[in-house]
Amino acid sequence: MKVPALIAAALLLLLPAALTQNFDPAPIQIVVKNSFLEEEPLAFNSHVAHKGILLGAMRTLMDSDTNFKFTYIEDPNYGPYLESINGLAGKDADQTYWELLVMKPDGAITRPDVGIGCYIPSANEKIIFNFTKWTKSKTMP
Ligand code: B12
Repeated sequence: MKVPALIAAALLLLLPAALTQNFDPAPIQIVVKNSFLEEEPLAFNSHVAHKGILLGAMRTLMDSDTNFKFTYIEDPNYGPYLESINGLAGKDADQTYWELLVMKPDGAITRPDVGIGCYIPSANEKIIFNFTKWTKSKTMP
């Protein structure tokens, strides 16, 4: 067999693997929690586009469920800053904000070092929006 024919044969062998890759939207859960209240957190099922950003999944959810509303402001350096959820906004005077946490399928909770415009959720993650306070020193809580 000549070299081009060999390459073509190799590509044909690789094609089924490429076609069976999963580009479907990934299911995620979005949880809204107020750390100052005893009340049960709100939980929503949503999905994120293949390799899509969290902000996209939040928009999809807001468009389909009237119980989830959010606003954000555009920071010149870091992009979208989550300002409010369901009418409750973080306030500098009270040092409150919406913290972004992620629970992995194994139960481990992480605090992403990027915001909603950069974070790319993986399938079956639980995205937790936690209304909380930052510390006086202005270092990250
Ligand atoms: C203080 C601080 C905060 C405070 C801001 C409170 C305040 N009003 O002062 C609080 C605790 C609220 C905060 C929150 C978060 N932060 Co912060 N924060 C900082 C820190 C330590 C200093 C910022 C500062 O005061 N700069 C000086 C002032 C004069 O400049 P400024 O431009 O006006 O600062 C504003 C922006 O930085 C903005 N801001 C702060 N954090 C974030 C995060 C995002 C995603 C956005 C869009 C804006 C933003 O708030 C500041 C005050 O208005 C920086 C690290 C650093 N040393 O720069 C991280 C930093 C900016 N934060 C970061 C992150 C990831 C977050 C969170 C997403 C963490 C989380 N998982 O919850 C959240 C934001 C969640 C949301 N609601 O969208 C990252 C951003 C990286 C990135 N490329 O996205 C940084 C760089 C830290 C890091 N990991 O290295 N943060």
